[in-house]
Amino acid sequence: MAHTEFPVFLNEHLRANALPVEIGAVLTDIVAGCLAISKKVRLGALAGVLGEAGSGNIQGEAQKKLDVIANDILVETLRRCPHIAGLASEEEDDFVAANAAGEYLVLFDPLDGSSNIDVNISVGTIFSVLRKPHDGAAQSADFLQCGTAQMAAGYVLYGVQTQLVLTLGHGVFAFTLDDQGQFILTRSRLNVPAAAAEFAINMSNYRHWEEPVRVYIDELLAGESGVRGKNYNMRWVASMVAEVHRILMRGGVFMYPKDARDPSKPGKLRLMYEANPMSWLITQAGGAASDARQAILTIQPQSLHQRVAVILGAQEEVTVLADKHRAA
Ligand code: P6P
Repeated sequence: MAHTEFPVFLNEHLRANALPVEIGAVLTDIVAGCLAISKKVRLGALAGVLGEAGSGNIQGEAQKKLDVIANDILVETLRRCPHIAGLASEEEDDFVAANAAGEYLVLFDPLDGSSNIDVNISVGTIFSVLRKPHDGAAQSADFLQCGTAQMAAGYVLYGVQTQLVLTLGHGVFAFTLDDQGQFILTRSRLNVPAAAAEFAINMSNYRHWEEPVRVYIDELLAGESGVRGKNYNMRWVASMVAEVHRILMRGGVFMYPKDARDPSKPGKLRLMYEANPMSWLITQAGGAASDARQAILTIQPQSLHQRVAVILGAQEEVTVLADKHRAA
């Protein structure tokens, strides 16, 4: 629903949710870090931030300069917050200890979709907030909580507009950055329709997918003459944050299924700081999120950087594909 009343600033929205003041401070610092990232992303070549960093991360991926810059900005900003006990990042091998007295843990992908940076296609920062489960300094195991334990989750999309999309467990809200550097509420209670007209998957991996995925995609491609009885459109941005945003704004389904290229990996995307926050947002907006065998939010994490297959968006499509896996 479009929000047309007097401008509601992010801090007013946080206050209206009667959040513990501490988590409000955590979110304010996350957003401050993202605003600093946005300034770098926007300038691109003019700030000398494009291209390869010449380093790699624990995922075995070559890092872009902006991956490292975005990560450094968030680590330096968040470790100063008195309410954050520890951080976990796609770009950090292990967790980063912050303030032992902090009540919260923050996990993030500092710049998702970074293969798109050099060609000016949307990228974003994805974040998830957990409660530290005990007193005292954070430990690595503290981060391994199910997605259902999240206290807050969201992303900042550095796109045509810079937008913050956030859930605190009572619906999904979108804020647009104004020219004064303030996030203004522009959409309230986003909703993902149960039926989809668009699907998003990297079709070049077709030959590597499990049979139920190939059968499911073939049915979508068959359109109205096939068993689904309707035509579908396809999108693939190679930036999960952009795909999820499109689904939250106009519906659809996104898939990054397990494939045979590396049978040891259950999927490409990371559970803790990509799949869990995005799955909570989608679920809060009335959609569904599964690894094809169970709801993503119920997966008990075993390691900080574990990967997972992801199917998320329209309830109907997630159900059809999960049913095909069960029947296989
Ligand atoms: P592929 C970006 O690298 C990412 O982690 C997601 O944002 C995106 O959906 C996916 O990988 C794209 O993967 O294999 O199509 O390049």
